[in-house]
Amino acid sequence: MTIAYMLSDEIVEEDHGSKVTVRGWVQDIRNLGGISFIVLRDRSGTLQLTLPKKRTDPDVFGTLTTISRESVVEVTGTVKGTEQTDNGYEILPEAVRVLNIAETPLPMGVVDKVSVEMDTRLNNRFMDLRKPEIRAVFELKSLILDLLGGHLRTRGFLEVNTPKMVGSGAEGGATLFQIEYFGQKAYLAQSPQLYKQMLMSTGIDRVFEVSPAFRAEPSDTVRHVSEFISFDGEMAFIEHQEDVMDEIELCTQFLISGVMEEGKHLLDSIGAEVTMPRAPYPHLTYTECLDMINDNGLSLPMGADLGTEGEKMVGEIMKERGYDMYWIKEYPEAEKPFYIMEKEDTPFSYSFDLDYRGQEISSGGQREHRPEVLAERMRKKGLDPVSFNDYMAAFRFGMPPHGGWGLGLERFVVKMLDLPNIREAILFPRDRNRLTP
Ligand code: AMO
Repeated sequence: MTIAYMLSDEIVEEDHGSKVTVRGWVQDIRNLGGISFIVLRDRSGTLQLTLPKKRTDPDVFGTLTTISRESVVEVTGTVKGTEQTDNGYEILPEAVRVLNIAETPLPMGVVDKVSVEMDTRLNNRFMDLRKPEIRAVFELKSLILDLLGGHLRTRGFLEVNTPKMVGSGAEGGATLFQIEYFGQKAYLAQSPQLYKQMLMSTGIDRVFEVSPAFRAEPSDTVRHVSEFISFDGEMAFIEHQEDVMDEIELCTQFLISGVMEEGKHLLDSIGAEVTMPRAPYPHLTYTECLDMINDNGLSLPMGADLGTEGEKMVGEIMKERGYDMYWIKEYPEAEKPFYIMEKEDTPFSYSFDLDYRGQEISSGGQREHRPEVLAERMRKKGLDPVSFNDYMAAFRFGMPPHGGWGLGLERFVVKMLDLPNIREAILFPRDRNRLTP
């Protein structure tokens, strides 16, 4: 027989006076002599167990008032309406089943207000995630994934899954993780780039994928990790890269408004205020940004990476103009991977980044779909088209013009919520210094 149990937020006024079973973690115990109060926490919140010593079964009283904090129990008792608690009721326990005892001392507190170092939190992530405001970020991430899939399907995109163990990299050799594959050299996928492009020649002309991407990032920063969730899209028959940018703009607007409507309770729990980025997002060019940055005291040469500091400067200027999100397009072709299309007779390319409050969250562009130009571009980048034979084949027998994007899901989440570190949006982060837990 399964025991029907209720969550703390499911118990309503009609339940007052009836018997219920609840389950959860013993968050706090206050023994006041003649009466004890216990805060029990479950997925949906907390409730109060009230134990008047004289009127509670001695075994139940003894067990519950001496149990270690964070132990897991199942309690059956009568619901009583009261003005003394936030949720308007308390439970008078009649039976208790101890499901598991927590050891003492705890590796870190769940409700204490003292701030704990990020490393301690990540080392004890299972404890950290018992805090509702920490867990809410992941509930929000899940909501975003739900909204995202629904939205893109209505836009004609098919969700796909491409391999994560691959024979060649797409985003440069420096960040490849090498693995051994039955005696052969292989790599963890840095992005679904080559596969999503190959799909453009199949007739599935719009695809999206949400999957882990692996980068051997040497940099130890608040926005780089070695495993992140990449939200990728690719679409065929585009006229120019702005077609792709329009699609991302629509999608990010949809996601943020969805979060504001459906995730309100989660935002409240996190203490985050989310606002709609003003649309349409302005289009800046790389060259314009370079000028903005250099007018602000840096001296970056043409062709240089805008850099973290430069991106921040542009973010501040755009903020003053009333924009949280904006495009930076037409990067120097030399800075961009082989698959990006060059802008004829210029040193630039049909590429873009989407920046959110001074940080890149997405990049993409129009792809080079003409096989001979593509091969030439590979050679220019020091790559041998022969080692990309399978990819190249998809271009030789009918490849439409196409373009797409990759968006770092965690960067999007932390920027939206104004969190200080990308690790806040990853359950078990992987970085240069962290492979466990
Ligand atoms: P790119 O390499 O710019 O482009 O990556 C796309 C987006 O992924 C996120 N990102 C990261 N997030 C956390 N940690 C990292 N180490 C990290 N590296 C990248 C960023 C970035 O904007 N194939 C192309 C996309 C395309 O053209 O379709 C690509 O991977 O938010």
